[in-house]
Amino acid sequence: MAVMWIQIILLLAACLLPLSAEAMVRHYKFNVVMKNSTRLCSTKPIVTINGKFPGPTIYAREDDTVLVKVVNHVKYNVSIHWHGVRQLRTGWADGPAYITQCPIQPGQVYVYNFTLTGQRGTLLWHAHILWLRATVHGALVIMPKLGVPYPFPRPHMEQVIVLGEWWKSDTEAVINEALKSGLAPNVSDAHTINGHPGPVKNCAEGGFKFQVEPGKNHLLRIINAALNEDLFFKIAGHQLTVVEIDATYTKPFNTDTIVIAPGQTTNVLLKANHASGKYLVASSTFMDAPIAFDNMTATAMLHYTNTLGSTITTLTSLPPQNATPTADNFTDSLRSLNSKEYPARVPKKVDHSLFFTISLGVNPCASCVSGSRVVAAINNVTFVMPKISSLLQAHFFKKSGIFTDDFPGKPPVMYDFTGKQQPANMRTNRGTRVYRLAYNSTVQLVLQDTGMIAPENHPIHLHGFNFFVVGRGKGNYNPKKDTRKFNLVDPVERNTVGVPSGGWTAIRFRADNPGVWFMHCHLEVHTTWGLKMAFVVDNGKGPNESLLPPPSDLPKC
Ligand SMILES: *[C@@H]1O[C@H](CO)[C@@H](O)[C@H](O)[C@H]1NC(C)=O
Ligand SMILES: *[C@@H]1O[C@H](CO)[C@@H](O)[C@H](O)[C@H]1NC(C)=O
Ligand SMILES: *[C@@H]1O[C@H](CO)[C@@H](O)[C@H](O)[C@H]1NC(C)=O
Ligand SMILES: *[C@@H]1O[C@H](CO)[C@@H](O)[C@H](O)[C@H]1NC(C)=O
Ligand SMILES: *[C@@H]1O[C@H](CO)[C@@H](O)[C@H](O)[C@H]1NC(C)=O
Ligand SMILES: *[C@@H]1O[C@H](CO)[C@@H](O)[C@H](O)[C@H]1NC(C)=O
Ligand SMILES: *[C@@H]1O[C@H](CO)[C@@H](O)[C@H](O)[C@H]1NC(C)=O
Ligand SMILES: *[C@@H]1O[C@H](CO)[C@@H](O)[C@H](O)[C@H]1NC(C)=O
Ligand SMILES: *[C@@H]1O[C@H](CO)[C@@H](O)[C@H](O)[C@H]1NC(C)=O
Ligand SMILES: [Cu+2]
Repeated sequence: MAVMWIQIILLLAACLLPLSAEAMVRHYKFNVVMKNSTRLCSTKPIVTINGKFPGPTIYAREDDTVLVKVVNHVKYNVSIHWHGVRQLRTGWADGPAYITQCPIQPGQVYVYNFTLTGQRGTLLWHAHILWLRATVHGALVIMPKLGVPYPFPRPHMEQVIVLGEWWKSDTEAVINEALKSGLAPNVSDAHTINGHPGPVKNCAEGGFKFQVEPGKNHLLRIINAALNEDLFFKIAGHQLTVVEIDATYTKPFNTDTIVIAPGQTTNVLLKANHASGKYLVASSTFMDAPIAFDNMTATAMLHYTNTLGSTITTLTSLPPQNATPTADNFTDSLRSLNSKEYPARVPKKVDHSLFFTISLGVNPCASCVSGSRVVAAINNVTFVMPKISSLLQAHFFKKSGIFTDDFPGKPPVMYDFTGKQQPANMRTNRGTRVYRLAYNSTVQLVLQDTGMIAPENHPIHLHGFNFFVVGRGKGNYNPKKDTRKFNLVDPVERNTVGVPSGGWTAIRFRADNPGVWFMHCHLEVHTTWGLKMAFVVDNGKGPNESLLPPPSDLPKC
């Protein structure tokens, strides 16, 4: 009899289990406050969330709704972007200032309200206005639904690793000085790992440390939150197994070095296969163009639990900053997991075939030091931000005069983009132009770097979607030859992709999210210079395919 009762109770428990696994509402409060911070032997006030650098980690599960109440206590206008969150029908919570919302002004409050649908893994959040994201950023960890395992060995422990960049000066002063002169802004003075550059000579500066247990697997959630630099990341004496990028699972592969662009995330398994010891963790710049960069290496320490203080640290050497083969090797190893549970739904038919050139340029500027200013453009359009409304409000309320939907699908002139040939002049057009897409239409977008001024690796980020990286190559894209080599089976799926120096990248996505979606270079300096545009995706049929109305607390301009 007792056995039967136990069986009944177990049965009941099994029925009730799905209920307890139901999605939750997660509440977070973000107070935007100034904080004095000591790095590199100097104290400066920085803008932070809740006084933390990096900011707090948001933890949630797939299907959860996240409510983040942002209260602005600083003198700057603020907005926060949930980088990589699809924001299905909730574009109002996406965050880029003047694209999906007006900024949260000093003293104001806004509640970001979004649901994590069909995504699990590591993403990041960051300020999306001015250069505030230099210090206003943090991790966003989406755990799988309760009871759903990872498609890789369960880690013993998880560790978030946020890579950043540090300026001794105030970052707003750095970009304002550059905008005034028309020249490039100063590069950063150090890189950071979880907020720390590592030991600095003559400074009371320690580095970030974390522990591992011998013989166990550890999941590292690595985020590049730097403003302007692609980074190499390496741990002495250890192989890393890549299992996920940008919150999508990959086919696992081993590597000793990862390459990560601003806005990208990479989850790796670290097998602690030594008995004890201290091992150096390092991050430094990947830059394969003749452009000024920060040459400081950030270091942290991986520490085996049973290690005595005197054990010697193992050093590591990082690839040189121009190690393109190392970077290419890493990028070419990435594949979608493409399993039954996590299929790669690559669009096979293309409705919009777009070709975008990415270039720097020079426009006249009477007040600038050399009479001209450096700008950046896509298809020769330097994007101008609206001032009196966000694009999304203009779109939703059908307000004219804010943008035009004539963004060109191809460049005005075709030439040898690799830099062997320079166009007649370096000027660009300015405009607030968007590209319009019908709901559920499919897009193939080839992003071509140009040698205008200098070729450079540009990490391009698309809001509102994941895309598939179907191809990538050096030189000029050749539609006949290159299309045949596209991977339409298991291409990697992500939200930020590097367009290689003097080369191209091809992506595909389905426009199944109504709203206005920003696309821009994630090197903040290039975004500032105008390397940005937006897609408008119209509503489809019925409420499930339509943008929700704006929340009542949406900030006003
Ligand atoms: C930062 O330090 C300065 C100088 O010590 C002080 O005047 C200021 O109030 C501090 N600011 C904050 C936000 O703590
Ligand atoms: C969040 O948005 C949903 C609609 O997506 C709405 O039902 C809910 O009331 C909102 N919650 C808050 C606290 O605003
Ligand atoms: C930028 O660097 C130059 C040269 O080192 C220096 O004179 C200037 O003060 C720096 N600007 C800022 C805002 O730190
Ligand atoms: C880093 O760059 C600075 C400025 O260009 C230079 O003075 C310094 O020697 C470089 N350091 C290293 C380690 O290359
Ligand atoms: C390329 O990556 C593979 C693993 O993906 C590694 O085995 C190989 O050593 C790497 N080669 C170079 C040249 O970095
Ligand atoms: C870009 O536009 C400017 C201004 O209209 C023009 O002078 C220039 O030739 C164009 N450049 C290219 C490469 O299309
Ligand atoms: C979108 O298009 C695909 C392929 O044409 C189709 O299978 C799917 O049902 C469409 N989805 C919606 C929501 O219309
Ligand atoms: C809208 O989506 C919800 C949830 O996925 C579903 O239950 C409902 O049937 C859909 N409604 C329409 C009109 O398709
Ligand atoms: C903040 O944003 C509002 C609305 O767009 C704008 O009017 C104001 O000038 C901005 N403030 C600053 C300091 O830029
Ligand atoms: Cu760029």
